[in-house]
Amino acid sequence: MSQPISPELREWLVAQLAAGHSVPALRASMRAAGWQDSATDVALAQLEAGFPNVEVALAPARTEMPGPDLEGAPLYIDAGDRRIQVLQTMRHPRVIVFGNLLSGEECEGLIAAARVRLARSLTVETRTGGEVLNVDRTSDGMFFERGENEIVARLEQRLATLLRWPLEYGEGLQILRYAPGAQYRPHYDYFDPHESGTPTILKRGGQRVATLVMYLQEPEQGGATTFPDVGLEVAPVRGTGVFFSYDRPDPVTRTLHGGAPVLAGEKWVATKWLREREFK
Ligand code: PD2
Ligand code: ZN
Repeated sequence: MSQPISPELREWLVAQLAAGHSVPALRASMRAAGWQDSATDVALAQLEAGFPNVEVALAPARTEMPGPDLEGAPLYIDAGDRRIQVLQTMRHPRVIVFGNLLSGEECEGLIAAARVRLARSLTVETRTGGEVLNVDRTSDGMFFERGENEIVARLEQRLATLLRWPLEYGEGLQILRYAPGAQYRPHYDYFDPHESGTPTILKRGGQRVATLVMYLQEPEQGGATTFPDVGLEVAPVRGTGVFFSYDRPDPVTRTLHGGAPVLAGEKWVATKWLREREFK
């Protein structure tokens, strides 16, 4: 996992700011000292803009993070019952596109079990900790309990092995259906530390630290998962999925992402969110 700012640099930045040095002066002296790290640039830009999350951006990153073992740049990873393809990786944001995550039968089984339980998607409102209808998300959705049926249990075990993260730290699988015109506007999946409802949400399992969006049915047109900060668009190909992780609840992770409008056909996805602790 890439660490946006080293502990030494963070300490130095905090000390310089505490001593009253301006952000432009800090930037100039870092440039002069040969710093070209893009994460540092992001942090400094946030400082300059008087960004409210400066303390979070400069806080130490989590070191233990979910993710596959990419040592030796493997093309395939053995996830116990299935050989998963590594199709694409990006460092910052940390994004990995996987192929062969699920079989066609597994995709269809999840859709069939979810279809009869769909309701207009709700999102957790961090202001209150409750759930609300969100105009930014026009899909229909439902949640499975962890281990609720045989396909869900098998998939959860596969993902725990692939992502090297305890099965018990995962939320129940969420299924979403996007009809033509439906979309999910860009957002972060972590809970905003500055919202008043967040402490209540965090009591159950702590922060989200990673997301895996798996494509169960491809639309005919549209419906990519987008990462606007870096201009990345992941095509919603059946059986594949996009994983991304965030080592702090802050935009410095560049994990802003959305679901582009479906232009034709229907898109179905399953989302697995991973928490920092057991999610009971
Ligand atoms: O369906 C998607 O592409 C998508 C995009 C952004 C899903 C989510 N976020 C999510 O489930 O959080
Ligand atoms: Zn999301």
